[in-house]
Amino acid sequence: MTVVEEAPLEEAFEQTIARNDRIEPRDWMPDDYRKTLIRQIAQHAHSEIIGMQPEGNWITRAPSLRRKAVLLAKVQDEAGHGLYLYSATETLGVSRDDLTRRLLSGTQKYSSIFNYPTLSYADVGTIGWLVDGAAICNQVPLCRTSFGPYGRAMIRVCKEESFHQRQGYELLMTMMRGTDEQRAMVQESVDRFWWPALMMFGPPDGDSPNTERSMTWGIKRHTNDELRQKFVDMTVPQAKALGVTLPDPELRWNDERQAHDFGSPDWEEFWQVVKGNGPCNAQRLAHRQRAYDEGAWVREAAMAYADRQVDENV
Ligand code: BYC
Repeated sequence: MTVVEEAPLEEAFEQTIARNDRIEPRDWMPDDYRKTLIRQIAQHAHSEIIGMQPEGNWITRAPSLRRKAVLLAKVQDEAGHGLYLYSATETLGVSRDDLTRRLLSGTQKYSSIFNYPTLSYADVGTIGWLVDGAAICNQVPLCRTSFGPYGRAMIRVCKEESFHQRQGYELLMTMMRGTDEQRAMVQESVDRFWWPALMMFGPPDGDSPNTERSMTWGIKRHTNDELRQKFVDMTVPQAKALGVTLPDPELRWNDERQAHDFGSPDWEEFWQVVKGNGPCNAQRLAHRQRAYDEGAWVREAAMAYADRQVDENV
């Protein structure tokens, strides 16, 4: 298509964005808008699928039948979230198989948080409380993102994330009402997950190459630092009610800003994890590769069945 023919299409696109309406898959969109969406939604989908591993680690060792049923339901929800998000990405013209290959070859990322180990059952609660809590802060505004399929997927994902956050908080509250040893387990877990949870929002705004353009296009509705602040302000009273200490000596209420001041995460550690050098990066990808290889026969059988249906209906 020539530049002359594209001009009215681009104008229609800009007007849709300015009206805060949705862009739909068949609408014209700039190549970079499409690329940014594929990057972000695929990364989000991969995070849901890889994110099943740290908690899945505890399914066989849940302390009661009730805890096991809750954890199973949560991990299954995450598989569902991954599938809605892969479907949303497919509307942009890429296949799920291609996206999986990009994940496995390391050309697409997933959230840094899932490269940390889960060392005790308290981690199941802490992930629900802090990791799903951070995910809710980040994802509620994404329900209003400018690309229709992504925003609609987010509405359902967010409803399920609320259950995930509550189950985590309820688990931690139960442990805090238990023995000294259980309370110590909760505190130790919160100490390990606090800073990685803050890193989930991405680098500080000044070091975030994508934020400005994604905000202009209505893909992101808030900057990384705005959402991080919101998460801290939301979490501090919850920590107080729980009876745990957040491991940040600089954390305090700032009356002037009507918000909490807090310390800076170790951004060097963050970039190392993003580059693949975190404590569990290799393990997570090896596990995903194994699951992909072992699932080859299922994909082949599904394709053979689909082909037969087509032949029989011709
Ligand atoms: N981890 O310019 P920036 C869940 C990358 S799943 C790894 O600020 P952007 C759950 C970033 O990709 C929750 N990489 O980027 C599941 C970029 O690199 P590239 C997952 C990160 O996109 C199971 C570079 O750093 N949520 O909740 O404007 C169990 C510069 O960053 C991270 C989502 O995916 C990170 N934390 O903003 C329990 C939400 N942060 O791609 C729970 C959707 C940054 O240019 N995604 N990078 O090479 C977003 O909202 C945005 O993509 C981000 C980053 C805020 C994450």
